[in-house]
Amino acid sequence: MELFRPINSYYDFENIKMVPEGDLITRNLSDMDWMYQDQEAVQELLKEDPQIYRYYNVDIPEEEGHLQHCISIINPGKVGNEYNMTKGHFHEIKGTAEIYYTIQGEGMLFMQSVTDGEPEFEALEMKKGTLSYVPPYWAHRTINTGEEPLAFIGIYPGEAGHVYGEIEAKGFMKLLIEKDGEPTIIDNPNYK
Ligand code: PAN
Ligand code: ZN
Repeated sequence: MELFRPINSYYDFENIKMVPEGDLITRNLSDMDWMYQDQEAVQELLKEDPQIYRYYNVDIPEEEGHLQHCISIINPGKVGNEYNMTKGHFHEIKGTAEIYYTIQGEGMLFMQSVTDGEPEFEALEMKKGTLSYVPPYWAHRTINTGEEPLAFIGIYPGEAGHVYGEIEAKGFMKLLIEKDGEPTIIDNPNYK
């Protein structure tokens, strides 16, 4: 058999990036403009099309036995009163979990169950040092509620895979908005 060699990756706190970069994926507002509620704010911001988040994937075989891992960075900011967030997904193999470890910034981890029953919702706070567990059968999205980048490490089974289409079409059942200066969870009026 061919041996996969051990490797290190580093988080560069000063330049807010992973070194080496690995497979870097960037998401600008135009990649997810329909996911935000305030479409007037979206149109205004699209003139500049800001980067919302990026994630650096260590190049690991997508196979059982391996552990995929990556560092995600969500830039601070809002679209209207809704905080910058990831698209969100669930794993193609729904019964695979994930660990998030927050290394910088603050935010929230939204989760929504993806079993055959009625979807359930959970939210966890994220701040430097938080170790969050996303159990099997929970879609997940992260949101930056702070003034600085929110950076976290994600670790999940090699074979997990990602499904985006459903959340792209339906959204999450809750939104996180700033209300009276505070992050506030509200029902998503457009949830299908
Ligand atoms: C994370 C996410 C990353 C970007 O590594 O992939 O934060 O979010 P989206 O994938 O929703 O765009 C993870 O949960 N991987 O499984
Ligand atoms: Zn995931």
